[in-house]
Amino acid sequence: MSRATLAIAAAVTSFFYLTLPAWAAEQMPTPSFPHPWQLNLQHPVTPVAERLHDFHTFLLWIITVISVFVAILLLICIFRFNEKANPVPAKWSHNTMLEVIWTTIPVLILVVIAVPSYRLLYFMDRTTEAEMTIKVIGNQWYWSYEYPDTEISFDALALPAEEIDVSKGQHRLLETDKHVVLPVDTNIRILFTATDVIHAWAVPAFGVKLDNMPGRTNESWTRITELGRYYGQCSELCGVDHSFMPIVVDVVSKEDYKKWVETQKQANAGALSSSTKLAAAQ
Ligand SMILES: [Cu+2]
Repeated sequence: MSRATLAIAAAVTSFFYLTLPAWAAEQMPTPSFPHPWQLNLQHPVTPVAERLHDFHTFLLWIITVISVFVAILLLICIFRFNEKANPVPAKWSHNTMLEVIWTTIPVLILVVIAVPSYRLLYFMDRTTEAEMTIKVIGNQWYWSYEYPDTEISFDALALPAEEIDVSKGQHRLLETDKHVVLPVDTNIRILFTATDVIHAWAVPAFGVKLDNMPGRTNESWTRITELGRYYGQCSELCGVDHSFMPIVVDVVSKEDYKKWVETQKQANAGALSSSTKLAAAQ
């Protein structure tokens, strides 16, 4: 094989590799990025995240009512039953009716919380109609992604602080060299596993957060309803570089996703053929 052929093969390969970060560097809207002084959770973009938000709000109401009720009881005790206001305290103890009430009401509150909580847990667990699958593998300290339907796989490593370009909308400790690309409005099965220790792949906007266990495959799902770039982080303390394994997900239209799959396949094929040629030439 001539040197010219090798050079062309190498050029074609590097072209595809150089175009990958360009895709990744493209600016995209970030519909769910947290902003200063933000209250509440990040904007939800999946059915699961929306239900998590509703459940969170529902719990917030219950907690508020309980806190206000307890605070009122405390204030009554402080002001009506202090030594000055009530110099001769009553001596009775036990009241069956009151004890039944303060036992049953908390039990009822727990049941009211448990029913929607379990319903949501089962809803989050898996989808029966997955249109595609992505496998997320945790490593010390980066993520590997596999798309079993298309045989695409790659590693995503954190960008060091000195490579972050704020003018391009990049964020310190949140950017990766390659982005996960997923289609919008698609039922996506997510499989979670790890090669070394326990990690947790978590993207707040999707309401997805599950442990990546070595030797075990966990399952969840998502269906993202808004285009844009979403960020997440490893959420299980996994070692010294735990804070350096961010997650970037680009959610694109179904057509763009197909184009991305083709680009990846060509890049993989180019890499394979040129490395085979290089090995053959040696
Ligand atoms: Cu971690």
